[in-house]
Amino acid sequence: MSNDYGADQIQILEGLEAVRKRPGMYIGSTSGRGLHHLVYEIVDNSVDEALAGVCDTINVILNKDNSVTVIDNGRGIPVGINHKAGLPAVEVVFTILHAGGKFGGGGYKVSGGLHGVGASVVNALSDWLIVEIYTDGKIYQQRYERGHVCYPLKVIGECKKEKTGTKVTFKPDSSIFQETIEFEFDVLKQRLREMAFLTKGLHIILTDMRVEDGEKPVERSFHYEGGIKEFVTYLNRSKTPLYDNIMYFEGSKNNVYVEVAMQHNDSYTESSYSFVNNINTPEGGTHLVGFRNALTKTFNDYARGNKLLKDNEPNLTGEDIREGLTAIVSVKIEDPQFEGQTKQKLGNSEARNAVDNIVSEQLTYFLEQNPMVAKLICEKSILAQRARDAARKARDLTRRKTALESAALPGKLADCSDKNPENCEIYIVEGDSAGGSAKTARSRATQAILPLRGKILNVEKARLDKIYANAEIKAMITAFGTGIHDDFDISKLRYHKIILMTDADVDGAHIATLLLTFIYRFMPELIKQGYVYLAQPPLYKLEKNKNIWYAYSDEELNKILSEVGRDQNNKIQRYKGLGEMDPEQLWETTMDPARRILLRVTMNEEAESEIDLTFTTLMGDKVEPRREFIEENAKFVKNLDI
Ligand code: TTJ
Repeated sequence: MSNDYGADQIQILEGLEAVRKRPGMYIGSTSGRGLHHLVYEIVDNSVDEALAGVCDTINVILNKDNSVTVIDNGRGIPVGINHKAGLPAVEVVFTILHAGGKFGGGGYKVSGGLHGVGASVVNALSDWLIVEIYTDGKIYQQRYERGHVCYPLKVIGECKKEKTGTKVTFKPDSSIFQETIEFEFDVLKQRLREMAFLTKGLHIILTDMRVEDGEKPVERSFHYEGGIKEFVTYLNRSKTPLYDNIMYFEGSKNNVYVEVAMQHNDSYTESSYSFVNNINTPEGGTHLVGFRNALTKTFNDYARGNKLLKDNEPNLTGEDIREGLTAIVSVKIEDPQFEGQTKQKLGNSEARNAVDNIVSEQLTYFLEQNPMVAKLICEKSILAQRARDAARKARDLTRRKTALESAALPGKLADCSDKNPENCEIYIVEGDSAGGSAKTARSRATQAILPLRGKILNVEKARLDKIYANAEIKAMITAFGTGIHDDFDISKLRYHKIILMTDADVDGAHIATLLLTFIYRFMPELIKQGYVYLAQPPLYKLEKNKNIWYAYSDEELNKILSEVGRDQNNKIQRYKGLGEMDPEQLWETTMDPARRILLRVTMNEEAESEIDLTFTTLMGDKVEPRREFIEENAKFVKNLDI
């Protein structure tokens, strides 16, 4: 390590020390999420180079020792002296906090992670980091440990004159990332695929070297010449598109670069995702507002102009037009301002104008050129308008009813007597017979039972009016008490545990998935805030010498058998459904808070677009993608962890 500390260097170290003291301020958290964020921070630099048009391949390698290597074939971080700092530019990049912007080159930095803090933060939070730069026929290298320079930038070898690029390897500091320093392939895969969609033409290759000796590394590569157009195809891959075209609008205005791709499918839900500088903005913002304005205005103008909407008919709402729409709205902007509680909502007003203008103009042109497509969308929107109207009437009716009859709870609900929601739970039970057992078994004070009959409506395949008319769905909405959509109010939740209790077989898993789909689409906060659970009924009952054991999996049964001995007189019963258990057994195994196992339904950190896909894939009509999905994600079916 260099011992010659100048005043500048002391300042540098103080800067990086601050990062180590309060890592959360720079990367959000030191959990698994923060850990993965390190990779995105580094990859973002290479993506910037790709956006500048001088890099087409990025390799991300997960090494055996849990270090990560990122390699690009860009111009290479400059190795010349940065005169302001008196150090090689590359050293500045890795050791000076907030050393944003490019060194020696034009163009602006448009990508950048959640906090856009960059390479020096990753360096500060790494046990060690090595950077290598290929430029002018030479290979330069520098190493750092916990942000400290180990030796001045040096030449370690030669390479072909034409070869340029940057290679960075870092190992996260386990004293900072105390929860875990193990990278998850699937988490990185998801985000890198998204980045590839958002940067057309770029090749991103993810390689996992953490395999048994002698086995081949696991590799996934992403490359989309069509960019976000292919993103839309991917999102619609398990749905039925309404028409073949994928609309694509692109342009720059007020220093905002806008790209939009969209296509309707025959479903009734919207799946729009917006991005700013390649970062997802789940809460939307000005760019999304501009997009929606443009869509509503342009389609109404078209529908009126072409007499698809009659003079006496009201305008289509944005919601009508976006029924079944899959869209990607991606903007690149120099100085994004994020607002809202989670700072995920774009605030720049110039983005609204830019998106509105570009989409209005190009969409108008598209509709004129493609009257068949325009007609299909308008007709679908008009059907949506009628359904919305019918649904509103039905809803008003039930609202008025409940006001008169004061909260008419569903007749099939056996409610609990305790009125404090914190103490209360509701079991949603498949079938009347299991419902009967559960009513007998329950602890009346705190456990409510709502039996559901027959097949549960698949909300992915029904319009609102049909959904509101469904008895099962109505019963759940009134029992939960929160209302749905815009009316949703979590403070009115009547039970702090909503427990889905279905048979431990494929049909049961299907019913649980239908129920989860309904909750996810209509009351996602219940899942986000952890109020939804899955009951775990046992698969087997084992009797021996008047003793009883229950097993919840085959492994558990084998374990019990090897403990008690595999004798002749063992009586093993395999439960085919909840209905086979008497109330006492149901209580002991599945409902008694002291003994039962509950799985809380959670949303993992995967992109929202992936969760959406999970539901449409499992619930959609296309058999092939569904089978593949279930095979690929057997975990989902077992744990139902969305
Ligand atoms: C800046 O302008 C002059 C030519 O090089 C530009 C540059 O910095 N390119 C660049 C940086 N390419 N790749 C990087 C980079 C790659 C990784 C993996 C990590 C970091 C911090 C930067």
